[in-house]
Amino acid sequence: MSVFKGMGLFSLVTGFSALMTGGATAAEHVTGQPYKWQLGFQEQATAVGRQMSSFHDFVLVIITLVTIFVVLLLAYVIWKFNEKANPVPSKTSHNTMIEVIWTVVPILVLLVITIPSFRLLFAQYDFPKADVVIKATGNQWYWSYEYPDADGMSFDALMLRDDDNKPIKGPDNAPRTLAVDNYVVVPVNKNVELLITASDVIHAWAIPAFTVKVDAIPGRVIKTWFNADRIGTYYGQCSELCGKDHGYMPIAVKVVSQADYEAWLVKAKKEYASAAPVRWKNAKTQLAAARVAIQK
Ligand SMILES: [Cu+2]
Repeated sequence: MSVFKGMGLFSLVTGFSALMTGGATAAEHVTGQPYKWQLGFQEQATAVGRQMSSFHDFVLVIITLVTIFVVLLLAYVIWKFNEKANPVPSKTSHNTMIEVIWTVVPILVLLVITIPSFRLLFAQYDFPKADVVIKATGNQWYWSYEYPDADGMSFDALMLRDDDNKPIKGPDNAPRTLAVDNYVVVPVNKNVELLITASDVIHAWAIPAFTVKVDAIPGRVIKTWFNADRIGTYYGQCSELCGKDHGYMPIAVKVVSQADYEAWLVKAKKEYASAAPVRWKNAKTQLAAARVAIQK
């Protein structure tokens, strides 16, 4: 134990947290994706996300206090009123005071939880005026994106596989099974409205750092929004069991400055305009080949 000799409580705590995070210091934590020995939520990049995070912490404190109280109460009852300690039990069947307390106190606890809970709900569902609109379509097993305001520009985002992805730890330090070939790009501090749907089965579009998780349902369009206030790359995954490659259709969003966003739009419009017909041609060729195979 001589290692701990002379160490203050503070260095013990920081030493422990360094141990928990695999030796990394706080500054080295990657944002927008999980990291080793992570505890709690990912660092939130939206105001709504931070509100959700603090609401979670607040409820966690209440749950902990309630649980400790109930456990202590149970222990007390076991110790004080077991057959040995209390051979002649009381015949009391009512106690108005206690009944009022155990009705009123839980109501008060629920009221205290309700207020921030409704505040959070209103923050999430109060849709601000959209600056950017993106349509996300879940497919088995990749995502398609469309920017209706950018001449309907659209592209697919497929997970990078080990064989076709040499820099799997790319410029954004994207971990395996989260990196994609085409990122969704959005400007920082702007309201991004998402229209989410699916083409085949139910998927779900989720980015933990934005507190966004919405089911993508065929034949329906569900709206959500986020306003990311930190530049960076954020990752999520399809969050509805959707088939064999459910775990291999990640979601990747790059939050960039307005100028970078505009530059990307110009470039992307050209790039994806030429790529789309090729994909469509490939799909048609595959369909024709399948028909031939069936006829044989
Ligand atoms: Cu899916």
